[in-house]
Order: sequence, then structure tokens, then C-alpha cells
Amino acid sequence: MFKQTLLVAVIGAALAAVYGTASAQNAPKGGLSAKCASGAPVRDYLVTVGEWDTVPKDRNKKPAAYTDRGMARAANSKLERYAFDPSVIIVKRGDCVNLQIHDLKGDHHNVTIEGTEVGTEGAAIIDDAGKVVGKLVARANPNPYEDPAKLKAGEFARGEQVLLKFQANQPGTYRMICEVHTFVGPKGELRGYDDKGKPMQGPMVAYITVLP
Ligand SMILES: [Cu+2]
Repeated sequence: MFKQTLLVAVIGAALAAVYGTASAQNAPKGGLSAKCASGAPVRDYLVTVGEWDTVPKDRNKKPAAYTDRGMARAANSKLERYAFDPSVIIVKRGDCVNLQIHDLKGDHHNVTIEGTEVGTEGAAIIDDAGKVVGKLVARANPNPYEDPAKLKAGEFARGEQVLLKFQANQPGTYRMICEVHTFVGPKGELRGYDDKGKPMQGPMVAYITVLP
């Protein structure tokens, strides 16, 4: 048993050394850059923003109070979480990566890739044909019937598609986070409730692995 545990630990350390474990604490410096070198292989990915939700019911099919990850929730409160689909993206070192992120669920989101300079602030809004039709700067919400009335820089609204572009410079696994729907704890842990116990419909995260 000890031998097996030791073997697993050794293999884990070797993999971490080879691939790196990028998080807020130890993301490789310059791991991803917002601009691509000319001639870098281009990889396009379509990413959907979706939502899982339910209103938990009792055995008589009536909405009932419940517990979510240790947090008490009242009857009729919606248990929900936003998600990127796909939530795992694997690229190679040197690739120029284009993520076309389309918001179907949730009135607004943003994206930042932890430990890097890459995020949706100032990113292009593109139409169905890929043509640039705007930029993610602070602006009025194009959905007048939904809150909030104003969007901050980097936030995109339901029905919008944004282009997040970066070059993968250093191997590792990077967390792509929507800060609207994620609370980041003091040790970098991702949580679905903020420090006051308010549900954030998350955490909303995807993982980008850069292979050597
Ligand atoms: Cu979000």
C-alpha cells in the first residue's frame, strides 16, 4: 500500500513537473499571451455558455427546503449553475487559440484566464459569420428587458458571441473563470457561494490544458 501511494505521488510530481499546474499561485509567467505570433497554428473552438438548474422537490413532488454543498436553501429556491461547454480544451504549446464564446443562458458573463493577461475586457463581439461588430467595453446592455442596465468592460450579454484569442506559450492547465458567477477564496479555491453566503450560480469555470 505504501509502495503504491509512493508510486502515485512520484508519478503525480513528475506529471506536475512536465505539464505544470497553473493556478493563481503558480501560473507560468507569460504562460498565455493576448496576441499571436504570425504563422502560429490557429485552433478554433466553439464554446457555449449554458446553465444547469432545478428546483428540488420532496417525495410528494412539492418544492422543499434542501441543502446545497452545506448551505441551507429555502423551498422554491432555484439550484443553478452556469457552465462552459466544452469545459476542457486541450491545445499544444505555440498554438494560436480562438475561442468563440456564445452566451445562451444568463443575462451577462465575463471571462478571465487566471494568472494571465488574457480575458474578455476589450475583446471583439462577432456575428454568426465571424465579422467583428463591437467591443467588450463598458456599455448599455443590448438586452433592454433584462438586468443589469449597464455592462462593465469585459461583460457580454445573452445572444452575444465574443472572440477570446490567445497564444499558448507555456505548458500547464489554466482556469478560465467567469467572475460574475464565481467566488475565488483566499487560497484560490473556486466557490459557488460568496463570503456572505450568497449564491453566485457557480463556480463557472473551464480548464485549458497546454501540452508541451
Ligand atoms: Cu457567468
